Amino acid sequence: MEIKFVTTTCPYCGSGCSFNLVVKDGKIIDTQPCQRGPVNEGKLCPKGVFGFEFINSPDRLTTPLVRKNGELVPASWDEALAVIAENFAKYQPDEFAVISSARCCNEDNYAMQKFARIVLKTANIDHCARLCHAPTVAGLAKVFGSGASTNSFDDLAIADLVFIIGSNNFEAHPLAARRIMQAKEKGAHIIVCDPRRTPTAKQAELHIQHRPGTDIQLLNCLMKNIIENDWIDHEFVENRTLGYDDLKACVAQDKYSIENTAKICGIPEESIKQALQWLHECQHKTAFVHCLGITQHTVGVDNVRSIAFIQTLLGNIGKPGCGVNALRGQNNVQGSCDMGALPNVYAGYFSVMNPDLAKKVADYWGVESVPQGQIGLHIPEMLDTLYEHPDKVKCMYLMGENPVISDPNSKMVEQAMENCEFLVVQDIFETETSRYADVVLPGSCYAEEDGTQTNAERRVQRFRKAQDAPGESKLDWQIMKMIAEKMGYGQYFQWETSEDVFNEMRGITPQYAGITYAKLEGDGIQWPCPTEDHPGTAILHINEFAGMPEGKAALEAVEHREPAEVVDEEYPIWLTTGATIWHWPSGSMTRRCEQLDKDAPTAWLEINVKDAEKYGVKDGEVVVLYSRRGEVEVAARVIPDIKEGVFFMPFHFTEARANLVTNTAYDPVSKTPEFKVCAVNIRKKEA
Ligand SMILES: Nc1nc2c(c(=O)[nH]1)N[C@H]1C(S)=C(S)[C@@H](COP(=O)(O)OP(=O)(O)OC[C@H]3O[C@@H](n4cnc5c(=O)[nH]c(N)nc54)[C@H](O)[C@@H]3O)O[C@H]1N2
Ligand SMILES: Nc1nc2c(c(=O)[nH]1)N[C@H]1C(S)=C(S)[C@@H](COP(=O)(O)OP(=O)(O)OC[C@H]3O[C@@H](n4cnc5c(=O)[nH]c(N)nc54)[C@H](O)[C@@H]3O)O[C@H]1N2
Ligand code: SF4
Ligand SMILES: [Mo]
Repeated sequence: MEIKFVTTTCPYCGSGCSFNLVVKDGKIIDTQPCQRGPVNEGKLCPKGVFGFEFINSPDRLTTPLVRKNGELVPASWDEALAVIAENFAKYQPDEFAVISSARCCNEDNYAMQKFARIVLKTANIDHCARLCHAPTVAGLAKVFGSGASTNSFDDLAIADLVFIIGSNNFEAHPLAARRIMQAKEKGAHIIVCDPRRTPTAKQAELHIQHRPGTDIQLLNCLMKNIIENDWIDHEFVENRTLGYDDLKACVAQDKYSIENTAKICGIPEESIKQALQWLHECQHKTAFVHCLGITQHTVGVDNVRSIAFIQTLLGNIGKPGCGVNALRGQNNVQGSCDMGALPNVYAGYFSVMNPDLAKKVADYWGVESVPQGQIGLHIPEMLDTLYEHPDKVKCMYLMGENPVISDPNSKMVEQAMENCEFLVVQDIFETETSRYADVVLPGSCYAEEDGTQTNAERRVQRFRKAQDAPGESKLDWQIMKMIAEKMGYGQYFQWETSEDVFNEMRGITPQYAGITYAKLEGDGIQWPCPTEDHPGTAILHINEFAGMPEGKAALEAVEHREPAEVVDEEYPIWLTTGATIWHWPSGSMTRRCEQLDKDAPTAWLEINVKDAEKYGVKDGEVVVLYSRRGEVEVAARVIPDIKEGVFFMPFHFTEARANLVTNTAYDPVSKTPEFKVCAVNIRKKEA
């Protein structure tokens, strides 16, 4: 018997905890704490402890599958590659849609965007940041010139006020939440703004339980009063910002008064006053933390900008214990963006609209040109086009993404998948989406590969191979390489190891230029790290906003707007959806982990006690939840913790899919769907 311990990074959330995989006779059997982990110092949440159980599930894909006579059947790699090469050769660049994966390492994402851009020659590449923190990337880039979180988890622990808005980090980022608890233990104030009294809100000194979709109203009201009380940091605003007068004139309007805001948000005036007092008392030691309660709205980008504005007015940028801290969701969603798996930028955020940068990328890859001058399709546009104009997008290549569960309006997504002429799905399991595929390719999971991923504080850390991938499955980047070779593009994919891919990537990605596998043997490195002797960067924008005109932050007027769908007589309840601590978005991994599945075996609908009385619904009763898009049967959970007039449903469960009812409306800038608000109703299930 041989036992070994392999230190790696958690494949679930963007906290980026480290742990050891325990490997017995070549198979992973357990996890163990790694005390040195810079983020988690040996602690883990339930997914860190039990979330490895899917790795050796008998359901893992072990060979390619090819559709024959309507059935997906096992096939050899030769056969699968031949079918793919023959079909990929049929389509024009604009007829492709490629989705990369925040579940996969930087190396896989770099390979995928290179594959899309030089083999398929398409601009249409995106990944699940679109469904998630794209408004953070777009919003922070607009204000500060960089779309990443400004500070580090360590800053949360030293703050005097942690202002949490739209983040349930106790469930979604438990080890980042631990830093906030460290602040609380030393006396910091904690504010949580959330329509639900979540486990996170229960830890707060002040819970502002506002109605979904009213964050700009609340933030503008706070800014109005900060300005009127003359609490802004004048030196910072004068020297480091443009556009202050515009913002000031907007928030000065009477509609942002405390009185009117209390009415619109449905909260007591006292809670606004309390928040203001602490923002003043703790100025220069206030950290804002946000997540999807802010981003998944048709006003997501403006929500994020409003947070950036308030921190700028207070002079809380570029300082320890401060900043705008976006808790990035998937393990590697930060990295997937950095690698350029996006329709508007190449790796390193080089704009596809800048011909000089496009030439730089083409020259680096040794090709004549790369798609440029056109922003490709975003995920919602890919699905809309497949649904409405299947003659325009005909072929889709999906890696590590399960849109049938995770995109809004599932019925529409299923039809879009059905309409797709040639669909390739590369995953580690068969999924609700792979049912529609023409070819399914077996990728490998984090524990079977060397690689890197980048957490929510821009910390690049290592995955390390602990066991072989099952059967004939391959590393994800190796699969792209094999398809490229089959299609005659092998010379551009001459990598032997993951480190080769990483080294090619850092040669064209300025933020990663100084990071090497050897340097990552320590505690990981936070980008930007421009040279090999650079230690990395914990706090951004200390002296200037590089990349902004005059190096200054851009303030602007932003008005409160209502969600795309509002309640009415027919649909009188606001529905919000989100995550639970036990499961991961589409459930493909965590529902195959025995312990996690036992703790949360199926979906539920949170209903306020008073609403339950009004509708005559009992705790545990199965009801029909319906909207203009569809309906779903789900068991009611009657609790006092959710705001009256608001329902909440988790979205992980295939047998009770929240996305059957959600709205496809999206933010006009980031194209992120409004998962956090739509109008619904319930009725009794017919006996
Ligand atoms: N266990 C677990 N952890 C996860 C995930 C998971 O599926 N399971 N998913 C990961 C991913 S991909 C992501 S992106 C993150 C998500 O992490 P979070 O964003 O923290 O989680 P959510 O449940 O989506 O939403 C957060 C909170 O927003 C609140 N909310 C709803 N509407 C509004 C609003 O209008 N305003 C405000 N201020 N709040 C609102 C909800 O009530 C909810 O409590 O978590 C990551 N971590
Ligand atoms: N209603 C509602 N819907 C939502 C949200 C919400 O709050 N409400 N949140 C949204 C958010 S934040 C996100 S991020 C999306 C996530 O949506 P998805 O990205 O679709 O969900 P996941 O379950 O994380 O993973 C996708 C797939 O990756 C596969 N996979 C895992 N590891 C690997 C690997 O190493 N290689 C390969 N090839 N495949 C792998 C998994 O088996 C799974 O099928 O969902 C969104 N959907
Ligand atoms: S907090 Fe996130 S990264 Fe840490 S163990 Fe839990 S899921 Fe993994
Ligand atoms: Mo996410």
